[in-house]
Amino acid sequence: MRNAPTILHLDMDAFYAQAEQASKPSLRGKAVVVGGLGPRGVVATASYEARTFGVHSAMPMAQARRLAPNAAYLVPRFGFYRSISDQVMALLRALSPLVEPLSLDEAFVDLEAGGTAWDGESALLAGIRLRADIRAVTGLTGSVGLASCKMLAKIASEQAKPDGLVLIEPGTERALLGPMPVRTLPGVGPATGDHLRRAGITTVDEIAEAGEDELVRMVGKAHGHALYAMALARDDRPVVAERETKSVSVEDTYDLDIHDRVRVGLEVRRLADRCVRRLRESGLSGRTIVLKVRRYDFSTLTRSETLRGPTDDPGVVREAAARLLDSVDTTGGVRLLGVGVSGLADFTQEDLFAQAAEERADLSEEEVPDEPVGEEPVPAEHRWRPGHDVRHAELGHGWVQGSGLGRVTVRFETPESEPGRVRTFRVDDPELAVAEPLPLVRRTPEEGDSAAEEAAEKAAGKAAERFVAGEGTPDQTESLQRVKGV
Ligand code: DCP
Ligand code: MG
Repeated sequence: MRNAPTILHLDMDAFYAQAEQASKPSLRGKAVVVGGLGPRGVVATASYEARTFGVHSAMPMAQARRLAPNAAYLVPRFGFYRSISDQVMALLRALSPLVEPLSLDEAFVDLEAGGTAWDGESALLAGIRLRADIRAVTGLTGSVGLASCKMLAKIASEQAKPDGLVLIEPGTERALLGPMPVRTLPGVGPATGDHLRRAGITTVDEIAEAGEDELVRMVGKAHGHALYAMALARDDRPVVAERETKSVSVEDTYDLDIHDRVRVGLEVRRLADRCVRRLRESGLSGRTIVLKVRRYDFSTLTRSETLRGPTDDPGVVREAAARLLDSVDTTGGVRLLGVGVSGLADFTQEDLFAQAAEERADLSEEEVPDEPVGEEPVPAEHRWRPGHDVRHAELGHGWVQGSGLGRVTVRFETPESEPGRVRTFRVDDPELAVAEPLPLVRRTPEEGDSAAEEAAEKAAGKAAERFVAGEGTPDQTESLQRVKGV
């Protein structure tokens, strides 16, 4: 661990929902839920307004609708979120070559490696400036944590939410972490939390008191050691831009082709378990599960499935591999089978004992492409997905508020307009077409690309001066208090 808070963790606030609110003026300040709207749909995220009703990520959509019947329900637009993510990641890469993205809206940055910060003050300035830059370039807010290691930087950004910044002074880590609930530690999800609670352990201090041997007995070797180190705020993991190990995989070639489908299934299951063992031995987890099948005629197929977050749960990997196997024809026999995991991370972001069923529910929604693809003409009523952009030949740009019974309701507004009006059309109205999302921050040709950045620079400079001077606008004062409070 270093002795300056130069590891930065950024996490955008209610990312998908905030992007939708920025894109649709009528939804600003309102409860917005983004997720799968099908019968097995789950919530991807909820705006902070919707969270006050108890709606949260991974909740079944039906439950969300009961809690917040008046919220706006939208399907995700991954392409749109990805383009915003690209803008954010570019701003991070301007700070350091060591940027480690964890998902579309979250990344670690080693400010010291980039020469951007070397002590508390320079790190704080970089964090303030980054938040202003993100705001200027994307129009959205993100929260920043600064600390001497990755684990605490992430805890700090969580505390800063929404729209804040928290810096954890080196030396205060253990005192800060000690009274926190065990769930604060990365990798401790509901199942591990229960496990520990049954043993009378509810705080991080109690984990430390239990001692390493006891933890290893409780949760196994790899996780026990990791848990103990984390409870002592020991975290030496470097920020890594590119991982050297790209994947962990195992495979077996069979002397005699396997014909029996049940036996193929059992082999895949065994390989999945072996692969997870290898993964865990290296202290890794991964997001993408890969199945390799070489058939009797030497034709080799690979199939892969990407989960929402990294896992090292044997149940999750087994189930994903089994699903992938379902899509492969093995009549005629197989000579080789392999299971691999790529998209690696240091450890699971969610739960050490992540629940397979939950992951699967998320996955079914995430796999839906932004727009239906394929050769088949799309039936008119399926073209209008709630939340997606459209263009009307006369009325201009809008988005689908809902559709059904041969009708589609469109709200005509753009990121820069006032909240717009609603009009209803027939689903096959020739004047209506699917459209691309509009940029959230428009740059006029005279201003050029640098205008937003310049504005950000000014804002950041001012905020920094105010911090040093100890005064500020109510907003800044609040976030500065949070900085000082820790
Ligand atoms: N996401 C998802 N399914 C989940 C969790 C998240 O599809 N179970 C998606 C939607 C989120 C995005 O990933 O907007 C980022 O995830 P975060 O955990 O960072 O959550 P948010 O950014 O939505 O909210 P927060 O302000 O708590 O970070
Ligand atoms: Mg987020």
